[in-house]
Amino acid sequence: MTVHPANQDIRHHWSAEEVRALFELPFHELLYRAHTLHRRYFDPAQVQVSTLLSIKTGGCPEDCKYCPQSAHFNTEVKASKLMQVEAVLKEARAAKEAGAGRFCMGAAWREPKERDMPTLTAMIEGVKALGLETCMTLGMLTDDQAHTLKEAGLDYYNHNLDTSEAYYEEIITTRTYRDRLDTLSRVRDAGMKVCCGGIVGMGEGRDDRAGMLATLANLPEHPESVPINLLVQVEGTPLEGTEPLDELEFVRTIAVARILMPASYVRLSAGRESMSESTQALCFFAGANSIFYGEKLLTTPNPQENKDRALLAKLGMEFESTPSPTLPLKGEGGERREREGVCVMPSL
Ligand code: SAM
Ligand code: DTB
Ligand code: SF4
Repeated sequence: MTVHPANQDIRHHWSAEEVRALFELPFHELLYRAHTLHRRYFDPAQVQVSTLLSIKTGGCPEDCKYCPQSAHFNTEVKASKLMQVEAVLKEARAAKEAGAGRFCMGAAWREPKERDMPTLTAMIEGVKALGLETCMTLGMLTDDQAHTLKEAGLDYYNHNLDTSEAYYEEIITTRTYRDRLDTLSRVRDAGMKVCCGGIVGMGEGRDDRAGMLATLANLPEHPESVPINLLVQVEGTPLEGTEPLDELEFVRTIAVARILMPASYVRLSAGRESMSESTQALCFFAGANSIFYGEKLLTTPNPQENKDRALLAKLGMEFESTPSPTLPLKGEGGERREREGVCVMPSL
């Protein structure tokens, strides 16, 4: 991402207090600010669409308390081995035909093993050859692994912070916040785009939501993609039964993410299955411009494809066809996306 010193929108020094103050704005003021910035960088009628596939399911040695794939908890997920390349490509072809622009492959690993790298690189090459953008989420990476994935053509690597540093130990004990930040810098150094966000609705407080977003925005470069997941409560996981997050607080979280990282795609990620159409519409207004599309996330349900198509049609929104390049600076307004009909609003 090109950042110009004159661009006041793109900042990397947010204090916890500033972010907390955004959360506390009157709801309409917050959404107005977020939507205004959204229109400066994106066409609000377009949504980026990714399809997920679990290429290696369950039996994970990590103890992430939200996750149905952890071997520490007794859930209905059955562990399986890494998929064969051809089976993955079959799913990728179907995703492409359904209209996805990016194919995200997830593995329930702490980190990839060396013996799996040739299979992973063959998957990346095959998916790329279909004309799809590629994304993987495989856990922690070494420098060498990050470079190998990049060389195979991996566009994005997803690795989430999940929550604030302060709340992190309540959620995961088998790897540290520092481990996550280290993997993110390896991904960046290898030249891949970063997809990094977290989960809300895990019993954290507003300070934790603000803290997580501040950490994301204060990274040396903003992640190009910021998935905001609403916890999907799964039977058998320790977070089953957590007090659900108020939906308007979820919308606020999306709006604050948009304000902090105006040129990034903010993904309305897991949790849409239990979300009303009205809340999703508010999320799009607040700055969400990316979704997971397809009836399954990794192991849990996502809205039916025809339901999503109907919702987007009702809202006058459409799938983004091709990823739009970021333009170099245009005067004081900073970077914006090159696309017909983009509306450049006055500064706030
Ligand atoms: N094992 C790798 C890792 O953790 O980095 C990749 C797969 S992991 C399932 C990817 C992300 O899915 C997690 O970081 C978490 O943010 C999200 N996730 C997992 N279970 C979830 C749930 N029940 N609700 C919402 N998001 C969830
Ligand atoms: C992300 O932030 N959310 C996706 C993706 N990255 C890999 C995963 C959501 C998983 C939800 C629970 C499941 O389906 O197992
Ligand atoms: Fe394993 Fe990833 Fe689930 Fe954590 S989130 S238990 S690392 S699959």
